[in-house]
Amino acid sequence: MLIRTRPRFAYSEVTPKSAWLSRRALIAGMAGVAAAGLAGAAEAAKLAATPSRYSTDAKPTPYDYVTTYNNFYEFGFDKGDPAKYAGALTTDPWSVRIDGACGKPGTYALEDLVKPERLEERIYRHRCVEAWSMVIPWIGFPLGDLLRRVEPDPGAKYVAFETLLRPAEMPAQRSLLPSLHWPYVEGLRLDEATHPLTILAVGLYGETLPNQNGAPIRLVVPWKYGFKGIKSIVRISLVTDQPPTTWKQQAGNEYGFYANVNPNVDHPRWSQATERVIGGGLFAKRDTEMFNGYAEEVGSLYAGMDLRKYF
Ligand SMILES: Nc1nc2c(c(=O)[nH]1)N[C@H]1C(S)=C(S)[C@@H](COP(=O)(O)O)O[C@H]1N2
Ligand SMILES: [Mo]
Repeated sequence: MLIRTRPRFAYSEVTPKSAWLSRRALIAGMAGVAAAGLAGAAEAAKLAATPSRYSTDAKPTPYDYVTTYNNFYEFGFDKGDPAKYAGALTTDPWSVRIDGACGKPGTYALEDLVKPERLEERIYRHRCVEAWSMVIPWIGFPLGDLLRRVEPDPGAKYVAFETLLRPAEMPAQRSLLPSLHWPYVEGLRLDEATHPLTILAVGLYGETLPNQNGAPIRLVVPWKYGFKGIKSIVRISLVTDQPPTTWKQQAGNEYGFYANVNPNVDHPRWSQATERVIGGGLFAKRDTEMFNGYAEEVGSLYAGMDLRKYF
């Protein structure tokens, strides 16, 4: 069964390159004013998001795969667990603490972080470190927008992210079985975080992000393995040193800080040269591309770095 949340974003029209979103529905939805509902949405100004030149032309993976084949270990380790159990997560109200080396730290309500006029559709390739892939039409905005608003100090070199810690609603966080260290944490170098391809997503397929995909706000870094795309973010910190990351803490010889998609550097236990195309049929495979196909855009970020060492 698909668990859908009450839409925060009314989606009027989707084209491969643009999204129309209703500002009124966004605000009404976030404020919990359900009554503003249909009439409000109907008369709302339709805001054309900037057509994104960053989208891939690849065909999006069907919605049902995108929302039922997930990794979100807080809800269990099976691909189907997040869709089964994440519906219980309360995502409204939601706020994100932004702190560390910046001029405007604070706790920001979600509706103050998300500027409807900056939302756009980004159809991105998604490559999991487990050697499977999808193409996902996200709705989001550049993380760089947000970081600039909080005015990073000159000494800020990295960005650290943290997922919600709420054992009452996240079964694996209260389980006695061995699992990951909670809360899930991730990080990026500041130049990676402010790269125009790096977005915070609040929706997919034109709807509010389903809980299993990281509602209400999650990171998407399309040239990196999927585990960098931390879900259900409650804290973003500007920091001077490379922050700890969950999978590196768990198994540092297998999962590095950079986690750039690289067909030439295998995982110690499997090849990264090809990937299983989810939703493409039983035997659908494709060759994995350097930086997941975004080499032209991001290759220069790693000029001169030994990508075997910094994997
Ligand atoms: N908090 C949290 N974020 C997470 C994960 C997780 O277990 N917990 N899994 C990661 C992994 S391995 C992948 S591939 C993507 C999956 O995102 P999707 O379910 O939207 O495809 O989320 C990433 N973000
Ligand atoms: Mo993943």
